[in-house]
Amino acid sequence: MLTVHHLNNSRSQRVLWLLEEVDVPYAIVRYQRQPDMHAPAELRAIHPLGKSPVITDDGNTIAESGAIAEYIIDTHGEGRLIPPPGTPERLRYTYWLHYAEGSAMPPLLMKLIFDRMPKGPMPALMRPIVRMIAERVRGGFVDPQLKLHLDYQEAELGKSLWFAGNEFTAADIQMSFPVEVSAARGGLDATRPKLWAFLERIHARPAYQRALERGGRYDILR
Ligand SMILES: N[C@@H](CCC(=O)N[C@@H](CS)C(=O)NCC(=O)O)C(=O)O
Repeated sequence: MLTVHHLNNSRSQRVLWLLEEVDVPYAIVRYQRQPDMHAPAELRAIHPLGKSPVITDDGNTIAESGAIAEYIIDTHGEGRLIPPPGTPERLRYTYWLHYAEGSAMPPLLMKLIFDRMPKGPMPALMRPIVRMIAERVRGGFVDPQLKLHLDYQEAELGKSLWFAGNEFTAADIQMSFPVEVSAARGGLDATRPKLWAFLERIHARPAYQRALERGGRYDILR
């Protein structure tokens, strides 16, 4: 049976959701984030990077959520949640599947790091300097990048109901994580109504809710 190595409060929630959407049975092996938010060392026994998600299926070990989505759709999707080859929607599908981790997540991760940096342990004399550096990076690079990406995503959702077209696809599942992280701590609010409506539509999907029940607490929503 397909096994999801699931870290609480993490990207692996997307994999559970995709599996619920395509109705593939799966087992979950659970890992709890450590106080420093890292995954526990046991996950490195499954994949050397020790990051989640990782799945194992039929003798294969697959990491990286975009690669996992492609594997699940190719192997178990039976043509669902992917536009037909050779269509403009298929090109957009491939684009968003990669954009989510390749372009949308890096500035969100930088924001997390530079928001936390001035609060970390350090000699008192250094704190004002570190705070100044963090503010410079945020103001000069991170915040403008976040705005650029949110404006872009909002405009793209003005062209079609879902990211790849008018049908819901696995690219929307892949995009859910950056959009949810943006809502939690990346400046996304109801002033971007298309992205907000996207969040409301995905949260209402029965498969999304079943995945939440199986995956456990998902604080990123807050
Ligand atoms: N680009 C990778 C990112 C994987 C990743 O960074 N996962 C986080 C969870 S959201 C993780 O495992 N963090 C714990 C750690 O780095 O120890 C993917 O999409 O799978």
